[in-house]
Amino acid sequence: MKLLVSTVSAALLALPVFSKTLPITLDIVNAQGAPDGFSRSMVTANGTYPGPLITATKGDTLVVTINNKLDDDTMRRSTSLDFDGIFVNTPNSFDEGSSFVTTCPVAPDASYTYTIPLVDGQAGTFWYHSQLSVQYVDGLRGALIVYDPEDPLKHLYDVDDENTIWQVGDWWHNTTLPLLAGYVATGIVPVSDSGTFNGVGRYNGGPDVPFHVVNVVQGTRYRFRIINTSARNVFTISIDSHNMTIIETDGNPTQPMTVNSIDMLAGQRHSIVVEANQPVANYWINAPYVGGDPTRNLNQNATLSRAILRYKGASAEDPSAPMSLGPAGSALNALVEANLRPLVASPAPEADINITLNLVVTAGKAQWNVNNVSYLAPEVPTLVKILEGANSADDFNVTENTFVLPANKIVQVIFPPSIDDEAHPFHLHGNNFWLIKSNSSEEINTQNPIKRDVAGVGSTGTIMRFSTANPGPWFFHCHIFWHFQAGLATVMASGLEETRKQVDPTKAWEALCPAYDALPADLQ
Ligand SMILES: [Cu+2]
Repeated sequence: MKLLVSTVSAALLALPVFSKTLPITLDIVNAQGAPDGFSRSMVTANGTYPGPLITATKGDTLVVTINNKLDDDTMRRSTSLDFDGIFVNTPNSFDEGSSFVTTCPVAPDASYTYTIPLVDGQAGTFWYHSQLSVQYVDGLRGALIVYDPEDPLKHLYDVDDENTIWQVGDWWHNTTLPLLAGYVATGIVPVSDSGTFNGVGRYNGGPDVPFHVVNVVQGTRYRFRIINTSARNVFTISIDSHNMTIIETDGNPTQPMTVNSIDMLAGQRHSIVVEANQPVANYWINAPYVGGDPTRNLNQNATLSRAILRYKGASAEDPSAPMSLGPAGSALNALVEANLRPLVASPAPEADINITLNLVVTAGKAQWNVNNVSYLAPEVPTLVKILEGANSADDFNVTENTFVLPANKIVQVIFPPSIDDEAHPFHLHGNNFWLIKSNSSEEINTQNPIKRDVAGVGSTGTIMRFSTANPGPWFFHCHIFWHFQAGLATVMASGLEETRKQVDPTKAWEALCPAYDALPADLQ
């Protein structure tokens, strides 16, 4: 007995960190709000935009219960929550939140609990959003930060807390059902009314909503975690008179790289270190955005998208400098994605399988095609079909655009150059990819590419590689959710047999589809 006790104690002592279970409850409710001064009904978690901050420590298990209380019929009534960028191991893939790929949506007046262990030592900057149609455009988006007590770059910053998170996002005054109907009728992607920075913004002719204030103390170094929670817009982040040192890309530590301007596509995240090394004053944090032709929406004024960096001791007023689109007072030194390097260099594995994806819009229509197929969500989710025995591509609808892949292989995805006025931020669920060729450069890098989970696809072509060592049906789609909803999506379904062996879903998950399917259309 004594021997047993001491063995157990030794085992416990050997654990570097005690992982814990984090119960989180989110009431998904419609709430009236005016992020940019225009009052509208929103879809929210707990009534706020952005939603409540979720923080965890690496190794924790997220246990997120959502209570769907949505009752406004100008927006979708069902819902589903996706935790963007979080690694999801095969056995937990059923709780990954992608409607009609890994789950069915949660009906109004129902609750569901997603259980997601944080695996593989993953830490960094993530976010959550609705993954049902374009519902997150209506506001259901929030930050999810996983802290690493052993962060190898900790020596570079002094402060990293709930006040150093920057969420930028596009914002619309109308609700998504009419916006989507307009898109379908015209083929013109909705142009946002404004942009928000930590939930506040301004539009032409609107009230002077106070800008978000970021408080700093002179001589201190801050880790700011930036998340572009947009459904369309690219945000360009800069701070007047200050440099920004990038140390993280989508949850992956990078070699520190100092720039003064960062383009961020929808879904992308970066951590930056900023040293408050300037005279005590107020400085603009510029966060202009681009997303479609601004003359289509005269409310839009990207110059009004910004926040204030306020030194302790400075007066509580706007900076005296003019509102500019870039970092005033210094030559432009913009991030080139291809120049980023992982903190620990490692070559990408050789590819076993090559897939070429051609993205083409159907002229004049709200329809995007990947290799001539426009993705249409099936009635029976991909994972259900796999669990029921699907074995090949023939077992899925053509419009599911599902690529059946063997487990434990390296897949290379080649996006040839495509001509569109905006790059498509392609996002892989549940896993990372090596970015072999960035759209920002002609360089092919297999020796020390960065890993991330969202990368732009555009005019120069993009190449990614990912491993299928973590089998499952993983959604792979454009994070411009208007494009996603118009069919710009595929499913990378790997290791169907291995998936069947490892996935043992709960009764609560199995009940989701029958409940959803029984709903009248206006409650779905
Ligand atoms: Cu797109």
